[in-house]
Amino acid sequence: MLTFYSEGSRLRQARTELHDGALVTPFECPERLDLVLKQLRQSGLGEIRTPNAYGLAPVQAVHDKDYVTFLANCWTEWVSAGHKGEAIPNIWPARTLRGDRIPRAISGQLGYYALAAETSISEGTFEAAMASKDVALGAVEHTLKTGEPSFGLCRPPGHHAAYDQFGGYCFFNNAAIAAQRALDSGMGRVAILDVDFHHGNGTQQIFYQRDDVLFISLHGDPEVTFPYYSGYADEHGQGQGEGFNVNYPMPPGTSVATWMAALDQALARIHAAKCECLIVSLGVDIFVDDPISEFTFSSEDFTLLGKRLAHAGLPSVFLMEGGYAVEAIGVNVVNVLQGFKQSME
Ligand code: OKP
Ligand code: ZN
Repeated sequence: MLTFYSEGSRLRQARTELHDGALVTPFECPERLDLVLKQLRQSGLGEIRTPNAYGLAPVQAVHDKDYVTFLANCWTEWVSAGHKGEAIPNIWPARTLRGDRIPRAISGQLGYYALAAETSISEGTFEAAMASKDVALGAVEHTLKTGEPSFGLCRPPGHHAAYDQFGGYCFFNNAAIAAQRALDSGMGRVAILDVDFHHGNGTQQIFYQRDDVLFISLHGDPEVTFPYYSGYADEHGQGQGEGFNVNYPMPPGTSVATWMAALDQALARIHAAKCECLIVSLGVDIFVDDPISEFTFSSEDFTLLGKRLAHAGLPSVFLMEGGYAVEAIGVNVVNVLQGFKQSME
C-alpha cells in the first residue's frame, strides 16, 4: 500500500493553542508526522511518495473562494496590522450580532471565518494546508488509477474545516476535496467514514444537502465533547441529502465492542447505498491514552478496525485526521493499514 506524504506539511509550526484557559504548545504538532513515518518505514507496508501539486481548483470545488483568499493572506495581514502573537480570533458573529458582513480588519475577518478559538494561524499555515490537500489528492488519484488502497499522511487534518470556516486544527477539508475528486473522475457515489474521536462537522456541512457523498461519523457525544454544536444523531441530511448523513455519537468511555457494533451498522449503510469508493477519515485519537480524547481503543484494536474496513471490499483511501503526541500514534495508524492489507482478498 502506498503512502503519500509532503515535507510541506511541516510548514505549520504554530506555537500557540488556546487550551484550558492557557496558550500551550499545540497538540497538533509536526512530531506527529515523525512518529507515523518511523512506524511506516519499519512496517514494510510500501513506498512513501511525494504527491504532485494540484493547485487551488480542487480546493475551490468544496470551499468558498473568499475563504481561501482569507487563509492565503491572513498571516501577512495580521503581521502588517502590528499584532504580536499568532492570529487567534476573539470575537465572532455570534447569535445576537450581524452575520451578513465581513469586516475589513483582519481581526474581524478571523472571527467570521473561524468556528473555534484553539487554532491559531501562523506563518506557513496556508502553505502546509496546501501540502496536506495535495497529499490527499495524491492518495485518491493513485487509488482511482489502480484500485489499490492508499494512505495520505495529511497534516494539518481536515474534517472540522467547513465550506468557509477553519477550526479544530483544520483549514482545508482534505477528505471532502478527495471525495469531490473521486466524483469528478466518474464515481457515482462516495462514502466518507469518519472514525476520529471528534465529529467531522466540516465534512458533514459540505455535503449535507447532497446524495452523491454518504457521510458517516462515529464520535464522542457532542453533548459533552468538541465540537458541541454538531454531530447529534438527529442530523440526517437535508433535501436531496436526506438520509445521506449518519451520526453515531457515543459517550466518553464507550467500549470497543459498542463502537464496533456501530461500525458494522455504518458499513451496512455504505453497502446499501451502493458506494463505489471509501474514504476513511482516519483519526487515531480513539486510542485509550490519547491526551485530548476519551475512547478506549488499544493498539491491537486498530488492527481489528483495519480488517473490518477491508470487508467493505471497496477501493479505499485512508486520510490522516487526529491522534496526538503519544508514541503509539505511529503503531496505531500502521496497525489499521496492516489489518486492512492482510484482509483484502
Ligand atoms: C481535532 B481532530 C479538548 C478540547 C478540544 C479541539 C480539538 C480538535 C480535534 N479539551 N479542542 O478532530 O482530532
Ligand atoms: Zn479528533
